Amino acid sequence: MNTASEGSRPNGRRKAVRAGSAADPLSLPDPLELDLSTAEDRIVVAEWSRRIPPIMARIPVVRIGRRWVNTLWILPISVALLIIGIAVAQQLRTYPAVQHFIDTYPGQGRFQPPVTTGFPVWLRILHFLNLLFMLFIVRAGIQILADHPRLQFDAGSTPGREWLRLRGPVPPDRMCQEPPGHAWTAKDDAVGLPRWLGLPGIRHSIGLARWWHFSFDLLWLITGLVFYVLLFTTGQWQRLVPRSWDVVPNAISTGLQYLSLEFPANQGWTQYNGMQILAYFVAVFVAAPLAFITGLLQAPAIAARFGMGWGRINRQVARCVHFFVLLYFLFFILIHTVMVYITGLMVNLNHITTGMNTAAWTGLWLYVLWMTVVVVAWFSASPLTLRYPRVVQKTGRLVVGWAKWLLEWGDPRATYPERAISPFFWPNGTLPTSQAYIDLRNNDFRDYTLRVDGLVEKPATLSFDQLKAMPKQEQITQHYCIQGWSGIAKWGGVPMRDIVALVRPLPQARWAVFYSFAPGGEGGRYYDAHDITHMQHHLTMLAYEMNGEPLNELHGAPLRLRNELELGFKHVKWIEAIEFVESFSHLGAGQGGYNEDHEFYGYRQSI
Ligand SMILES: Nc1nc2c(c(=O)[nH]1)N[C@H]1C(S)=C(S)[C@@H](COP(=O)(O)O)O[C@H]1N2
Ligand SMILES: [Mo]
Repeated sequence: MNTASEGSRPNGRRKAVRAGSAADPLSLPDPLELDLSTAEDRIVVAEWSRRIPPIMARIPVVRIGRRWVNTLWILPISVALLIIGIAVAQQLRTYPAVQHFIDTYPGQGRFQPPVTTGFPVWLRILHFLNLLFMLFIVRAGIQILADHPRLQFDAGSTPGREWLRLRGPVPPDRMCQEPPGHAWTAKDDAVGLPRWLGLPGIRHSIGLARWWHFSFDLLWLITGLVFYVLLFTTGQWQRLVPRSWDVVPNAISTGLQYLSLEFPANQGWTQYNGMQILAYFVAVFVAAPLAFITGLLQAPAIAARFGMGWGRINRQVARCVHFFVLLYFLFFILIHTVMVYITGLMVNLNHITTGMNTAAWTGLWLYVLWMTVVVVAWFSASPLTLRYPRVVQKTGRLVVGWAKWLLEWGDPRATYPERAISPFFWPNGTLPTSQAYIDLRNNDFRDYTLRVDGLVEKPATLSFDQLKAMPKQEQITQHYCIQGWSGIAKWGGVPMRDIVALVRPLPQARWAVFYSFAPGGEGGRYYDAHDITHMQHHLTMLAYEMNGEPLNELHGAPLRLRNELELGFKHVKWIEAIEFVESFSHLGAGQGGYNEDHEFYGYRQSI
């Protein structure tokens, strides 16, 4: 970051000294390591992610035919439909046949025998925890969406093919490869959100949002499993699982009764009506598992394991379905809350707080107490995240890091056919600016050399010709950017396992660090550390070709990494050197890579 504030940052000084005394105290500081920058442990909003101005999301627009329609239209349209619906329902109820139908199917039926044991304490506790968890999951989820503010079904995320977006189109004149500095990057495309809505709101804060999202996902998953087990061992499941098809006419009947504003009797204490049970059933047994599955399908390690990067069920489809699940939950929470309020608030609140079928005030107080907790959490989450981002990163790593590590053991096998290659491939990152790089490029990289050293038996300096003379490998794989877009390309280059065989890392080497010629967005050299075991994988390679052509400057010439288990930001472009180390804690801010240091990403990114 800027040198003016260097002195005021104790962290900056400490790291500079430590860089010199790396793994071996006798060795001189490595010039590559010294080029790395330290990073703040807190976010100064005015300086955050410098390259991008704070552009905010707009109200989402959806494509209908060729037109983009503001989603706010849903509000007046819903009100109009509701009013018409009420009129229609009231008219319908004057017909004897309809009256007879409602008498036959009043709402309750054989589909749910009465449960007379009330709401047990575990159910009441889980219900409120669920609300708190949802708050974090939803807000962080929307923040993740805002980092690639478009939804499309197309595996290549081609601009112009989205059906929903939170900003205008990608400027057509910037969908170019040349000049590389003019290209519209995925980072240019990210938008910010109000801080009460997104978590933490500011533009391109996906690294932090993901820690919240995944940590609470895990808690939600665990409590969800506990909920399932207790549900089925106590008989409470009968409230949620319809047992016969008469649930359908009963649901239609209750729908009609609600709509006509002559509500059916509230028997929620023992028996849900048809509409209720279906709404709950879908939330618990359809939407929740679908959220989990479509979340996982977006992980490179999973998709690359099962070949789901392309075809009907690709990452972008999973992302869209994940979004539909969000809409269902939001709709559910809205209607659920409204119904709790208008069908006998005091009694309803006692059901779910004290577990008693009374209208006592205790229910209301307990509810107000919990909602206070929720509101305080709501308004403090973003400010605290911006104040203590490093804490969020480290806590998140503690909570979900192990799951990412487990997934890294997956075997990325998926390669795709030629016709899967994406017509458009989003670029990302900050281009190299150094004279050394420009000189190499102007000479078609003929003088380029790759330095491979660190904890190895035989350090090597390989010329571009030597690299190209090594056995060449080609693969068509999918690239997954943390921001949400994906694209398939054909890569040609040198397998990393051949490089490893050449230099022979020492037994204590645990990480392969890739240093770029390019700076990161906030200054200092871009770099990233990879688990050494991934270097043996047959799909891990240094690519010098993309789609059958020499790799161009925008996509990382002369060399860029491919590690198909990991998200895109770990695929270092414009590689200058590779160093094998035992630990990365002395590099940069010690988090394992440039984005890990500056944007609080995790160093394992199989999800
Ligand atoms: N040196 C360097 N490498 C980088 C980046 C960067 O900013 N600097 N961005 C990363 C990110 S976030 C992604 S998604 C991919 C994008 O590769 P592409 O431009 O070929 O699509 O490069 C990665 N490699
Ligand atoms: Mo990325």
